[in-house]
Amino acid sequence: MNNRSKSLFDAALSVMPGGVNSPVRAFNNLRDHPIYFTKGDGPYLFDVDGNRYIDYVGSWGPAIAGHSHPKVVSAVRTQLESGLSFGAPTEIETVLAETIIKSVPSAEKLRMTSSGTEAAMSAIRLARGYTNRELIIKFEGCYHGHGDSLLVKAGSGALTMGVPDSAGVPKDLAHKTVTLTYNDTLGAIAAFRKLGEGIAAVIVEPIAGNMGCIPPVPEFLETLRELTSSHGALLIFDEVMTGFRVGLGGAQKLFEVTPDLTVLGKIIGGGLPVGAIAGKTEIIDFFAPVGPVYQAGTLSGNPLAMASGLATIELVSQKDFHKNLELNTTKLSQELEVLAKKRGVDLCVNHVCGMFGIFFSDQKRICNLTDVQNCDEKKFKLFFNIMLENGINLAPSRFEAGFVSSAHGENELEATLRAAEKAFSML
Ligand code: KE4
Repeated sequence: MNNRSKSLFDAALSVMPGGVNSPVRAFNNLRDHPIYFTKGDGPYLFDVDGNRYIDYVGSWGPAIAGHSHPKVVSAVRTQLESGLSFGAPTEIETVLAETIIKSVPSAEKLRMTSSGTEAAMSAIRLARGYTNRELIIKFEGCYHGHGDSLLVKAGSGALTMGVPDSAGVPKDLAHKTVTLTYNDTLGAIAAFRKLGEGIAAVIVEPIAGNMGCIPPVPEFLETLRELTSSHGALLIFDEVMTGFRVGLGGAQKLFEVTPDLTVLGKIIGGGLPVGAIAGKTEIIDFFAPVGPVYQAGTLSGNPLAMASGLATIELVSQKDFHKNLELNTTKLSQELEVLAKKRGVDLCVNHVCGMFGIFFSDQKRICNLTDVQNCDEKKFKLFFNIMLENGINLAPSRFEAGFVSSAHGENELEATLRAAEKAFSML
C-alpha cells in the first residue's frame, strides 16, 4: 500500500504545480499519485510506506554506482565539514575538470554549471557566439533541458523554422531552431544543403535517452560530423545522460566520433546539482571572462557537487566497471524480450551499456520518435504499474530510459525478471 505517498502528494499539490518540481515525477496518465521515497541504498529505494523497490531510475542517471555509495557519501561528508559553498575558486573543481578532461576525447577545457539545462543552453550561446551564426539544428525526441532555444519542435515543413514546444518560448527565437528526425541521415544532409552557412551548431544526444533508449544508426553521427566540419558549424554532443554511463569516454568514445563541444551532467555530480560544457580550448575560451560569451552561476563548481562527482567518477573508473554494467544491461534486456515472447507479448528492448528502453511493439527496430509514438501505450501503463506493485521502480514514462547500476546484481536481475514474467502474463 502507498497511503502515505498519496497523502504527501495531496499536500504537495497545494503548494507546487502538479505537486512536483519536475513534471515527469508526477506519474501523469500512469497512476493517481507518485511514490515518495525516503531512502536509497545500492540498487534499492524505500518509500514512505516502508516498501522496498529495485530501482531503475537511479535519479535519472547519477546513481550509476548505486544509491548512497559509501565512498560518495564519505567524500561529500568530508567536504561538508569544510563548508558548503564559497562563491570562490576551490582546488576540487580543478581536480574534477582535469579528471573529466582525461576521459572525454573532445574535452580540452570545460566550464561547470549547476544543471544539464544550463550547460546545454550555454553551449548553444557559445556556438552562436563562436560562429557568429544563429541557426541551431536539433532532433525530435531529443531533450536538452528546458532552455528556450531547445524547447522547439519541427515546423510545418521538414526544413522550415521551428515552432515553440512550450508556452512562453518566443516564436522569433523558435524560428532559429530547425528540428529534424533522429537517425534521418539524408534529412540532415538536405538541411545542410539548404541552410548550411547559416547553421551555428547541431546538438544531438549521441544515444537518445529521452524517447526511451535509441542508439544511432550507422553513419548518422559520422555524417553529422562531416556536415558540420564542412560547413563551419559546431557539432555538440549532449552527453548529460551518456557521459561516463556508456563508457569512460561516453558515446563519443564508443562510436569514435569527436564533437566540438560536449554537454555533461548527472554522473559528473554523482547526484548533486551539476552540468558542464567541455570542448576545444579555442572554443571554450570564448566564455567570459576570457571571451565575449557571458556565462555564470552562483553554485557552478560547487565543492559538494565536485566531491560527489569526483568520488563517482573514481568508482566508474575501476577495472571492468563498464564491462560488467554492459553484461548486466544486456542480460536484463535480452531476458525481458525472451519472457515477453513466451507470453505472446510484442516487446523490443533497446540497450547500450547501463541504459535501456522498453517498447511494446512488434517493430524490430525503434529508431525515432514516430516509432516510439506507435508503440502500445496502454501495455506500457499496465506493465509499469504491475512492476511497481511487485517492487520494481521503472521510469514513469515510456519516453524515458531505464538505468542499471553497478549495485544491481544477480538477485536483483532475477527478481526483476520474475516480476516481468508475472506482468507479461497479465497484459
Ligand atoms: P537537467 O537540467 O535536468 O540537469 O538536465 C537536462 C538534460 C539535458 N540533456 C539530457 C540528454 C537529459 O536527459 C537531461 C535531463 N534528463 C531528464 C530525464 N530524461 C531529467 C529528469 C527530469 O527532467 O526530471
